[in-house]
Formats: sequence, structure tokens, C-alpha cells
Amino acid sequence: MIRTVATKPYPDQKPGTSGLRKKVPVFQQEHYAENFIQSIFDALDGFKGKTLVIGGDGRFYNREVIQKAIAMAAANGFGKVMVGQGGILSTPAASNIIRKYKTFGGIILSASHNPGGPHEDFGIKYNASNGGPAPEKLTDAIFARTKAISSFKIADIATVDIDTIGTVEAGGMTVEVIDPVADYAELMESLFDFEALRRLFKSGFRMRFDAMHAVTGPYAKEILENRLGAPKGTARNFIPLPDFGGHHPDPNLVHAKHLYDEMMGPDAPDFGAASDGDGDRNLIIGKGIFVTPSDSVAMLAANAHLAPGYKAGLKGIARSMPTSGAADRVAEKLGIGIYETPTGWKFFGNLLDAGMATICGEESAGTGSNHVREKDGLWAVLLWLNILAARGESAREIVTQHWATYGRNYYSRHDYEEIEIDRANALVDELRAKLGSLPGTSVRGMKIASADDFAYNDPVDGSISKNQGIRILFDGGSRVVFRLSGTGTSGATLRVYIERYEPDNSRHDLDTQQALADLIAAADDTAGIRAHTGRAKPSVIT
Ligand code: G16
Repeated sequence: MIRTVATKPYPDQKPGTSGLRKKVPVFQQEHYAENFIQSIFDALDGFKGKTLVIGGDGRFYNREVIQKAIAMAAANGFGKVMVGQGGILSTPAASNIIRKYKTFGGIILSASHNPGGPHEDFGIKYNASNGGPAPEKLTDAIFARTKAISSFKIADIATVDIDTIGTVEAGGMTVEVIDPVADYAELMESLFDFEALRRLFKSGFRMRFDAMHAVTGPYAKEILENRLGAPKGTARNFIPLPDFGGHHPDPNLVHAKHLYDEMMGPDAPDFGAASDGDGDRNLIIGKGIFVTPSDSVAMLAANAHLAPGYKAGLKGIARSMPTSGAADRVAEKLGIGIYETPTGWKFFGNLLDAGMATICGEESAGTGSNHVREKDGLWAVLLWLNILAARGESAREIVTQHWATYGRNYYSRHDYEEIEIDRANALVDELRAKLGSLPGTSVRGMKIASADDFAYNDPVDGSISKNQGIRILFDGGSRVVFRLSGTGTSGATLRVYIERYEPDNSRHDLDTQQALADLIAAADDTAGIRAHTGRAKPSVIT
């Protein structure tokens, strides 16, 4: 039986950079998740009888919302849902399923790298039929709907068994429970030289992959250990837990410090990597050397032709605006297009669909290609492994040779987390107001060449996205970028991105924070970070 349940709008269900993210208790309020799911359905057209993919990163409240989504999909007229076994689907794996089986779209339950548990974060995002995050037009329509919703539809069905692979009927709709790993592993095998990787592991090559008790555990176990023959124990923390073992599944130098320390230590394996809550981000650390995400996208692009899936070369590279310009130099050398987009993977979708870009990357530890429409943590790790195997060199050799060829973009991001929203807005407003007066002035002896608020003109559909981050460019190409995070769930997070280009090979082994010290001071002088935030230093430096 289908029920139409009366409901009232919640005031703030605005999807951010990557769907709706809130604390679990917020999501547990009566009808909160239902309102958002119904608003997604109401904003879509033409799905009657079609297939919807549903899965999540296994965090607390995942199973409950999956049951709601199944019952609501049935009531709203979907013909079928495909659900990952146990409610598990990494974000890139979901993107692959949507594309491979030509489904209408998918609902992914995740708050990405944010912590999980009864008092932590939860999230719902919608991916369209190209497998990519809902474009801005759609997220705007969903948000508009959340403000007007008065009822939702749900089928009265018993709890569906999502732990047994197979097909059942529920509420007049087919529910297919699928192996979350198989299709993804097959896709990886089609892109990379698995034979060469097996030989690499057989030769004694050692790596650590830290799944951070999040969704990539089963994927890494199957691909690295079962298919590629890496020794047991290569994948660590591989069982997805609802609270990620009490840790923050964010693969950066703060939350994966144990991996960093191991990779810098005397018994470091050859290669270290980690992925985040929903499996779309990556951390890459060679023996004794951390690879920044901005450098990683440049290095992957420069070497991608060594992997079978990319041997025909790249059509173009795309990077988000705050990501360093390292990839630009690679694109220039390869004679291919380079595109600078706002933060948010959704902005790469059009470029990938139009065949203008093959590899995309972001400073926030996301790298990916046209194989799916999401960033893909394990994909980046496997491409690195393929490059290491093909070149027969260490990660350190590849990184230092890259800098010698292209120069080094020193890069760091300083985050000021959980600051009061009003204070963060005041800082941005004040900075915005003085942008016009900055060019030509000097700060800490460095002359400001230009200052603006980044606006993106999508070359495919002509849409314009304004206010995407404040850029201050200095003579010589150094820059500081300021933007407010779109993924936090409490207060505001100010991100300050600092970059300096160093062509001189003899100056490529400086300490990053020291190499950027003048720019860091200039950022504070210009934006009054300390005065506005009341913080003497950032909460996280990556
Ligand atoms: C999401 C988007 C990314 C984006 C990031 C920015 O990442 O998918 O494309 O770079 O947000 O985060 P912020 O606005 O906090 O700087 P994820 O991994 O959280 O889905």
C-alpha cells in the first residue's frame, strides 16, 4: 500500500558542494530524510518504471535511510532499485553502476570524509544519469522543493533484506541487491595493467593502504590482495564501521598521521595510500615523501599514457581554481587544454561528458578521470602503482624528476574550522569590498598583480557561477586564495590556499611552510584573519 504522509518543510535543507550534510540527530528528526528524498524525486522528471541506484558509505544511520529510500522509490513509481549489499557502495562505484547499467540516477548516503556515529555527520546526495553529482540547476530545484514540500509518498513494506545478493519484489518494485565491488574491480582491470601490478607485488614491492574503517576496505582487499597478490595486511582498517572506528575518515596529514609517520620512518614500505569515508578521495605518500594532491594530479596526468586505459593520451586536464597550477604546466607541455573550474566535482561533469577533459583533480585530495563522473580514491592509487611499475622507479624519483622538469609549486592549505558564521562572512565581505583597491599595492614586499572573486563561465553550457573564491595574485605567479567551505556541518570553515612557484631545481627541497612564510603572513595582513576569527593559527594545515 502507498501512503501519502503530510509533512512540513524544514528551514535549511540546502545541498552544499556535495549534497545535504547535517548531524545525525538532525537527520533523525521526524520526516527529515523523507522530506529531502521526496524533494529529490519531485525535482526529477520521467523516472516512472526506471532504475535507481542506492548505496552508502556504511556510516551510522545508513541502513535506516536505505530502507526509507527503497520504500519511497517504490511509492514514487521507480520500476527497480539496485542496492549495494549491506547498503555499501563507494561514491565512484555508485557512479560506475549508474553508467554501466544506464540507470536513471542514484542516491548516495554519505558525508564523505566527515566523521560518523550517532552524534556525527550524515548526508544524502543525488547523482544523475551520467553518474555525476547533481548539477547546480538540479540542486537548486531540490532546495526550492524542500521549502515548499507538504507531503511525501512511501510504500508500506516490510524491511527489505539488503544483505543477501539477489532480486526480490517490494511494493510492486524490483529490488536487486548487488555485489558492491565486482563491477568496480572489473572497471579497474580494464584501465590498468594488472599483469604488471602482479609482477610488481611479486617482486617484493610493499605498500600500505589505509581504508580508515570506511567504504574502500572491501574494494582494496579484493583488488590489491585478492586480484593483484599484494601480501595480506596490505589493506589496513578494511572493515567499514558505522563510526569509522571513532576516527575522522579524512585522508590528510592530520587524520592519517600514523600512515605519514610510518612512511617517513626507517621501515617504511615502498608506497602508502589512504582513502576517505565514501572512497572518492586519496592520500599518496611515497617512501619518505608526501605527494600533495595538486602535485599528484599533475604527475598522474604527465604519466597517464603508461596505463593501458590512457595510452591514447589525454584530451585535456581540469582542476579546481584553488588547486595549484602544477597541472597547467603539464597540459602546456602536452599541448592539451587546461580548464580551471570552481570547487566541486560537479563542475567537471560537462567537460568530461563533452570529451574536453580526461583527467581532473582538486587540492582537496580528489583525482579522477572520464572512467566515472566522480573523483575516485582507489583509481588514483592504482594509476600511481601502474606508473611505478611501468617506470621501475620509486615515488620519490618520479616526484623529484617531475619538479626538475616542470618546476615545483609549493602549496599549502590552512583551515580555520568551526568559526562563527557571522565572523567568517564579515572577513569575506570586507575582503570582497577592497578587491578593486588591491592591485598595484604591496604587502610584505610583494606586489599584488590582480585580485578578484572567481567566476566560472562553463564552456559547455554557458552557465556562469559567481563568487567562487577570492584570488590574490602576486607578481611572479604566487597567489593566495580565500574561500568558505561548502561541506562543513558546524559553523563556518575558512580555507586559505597558498601557492608559490619555484623553477630553480636547487631550491626544491625547502620546508613547505617556510617556503610559503611570506605569503602566509601576507594573507593575514590582507584579510585580517586573526582579527576576524580570533584565532592565532589555523586548526588544520595540509
Ligand atoms: C566535496 C566535493 C569536492 C570538493 C570538496 C570541497 O568533496 O565533492 O569536489 O573539492 O567538497 O570541500 P570544501 O567546500 O569543504 O572545501 P567531498 O569529498 O566532501 O564530497
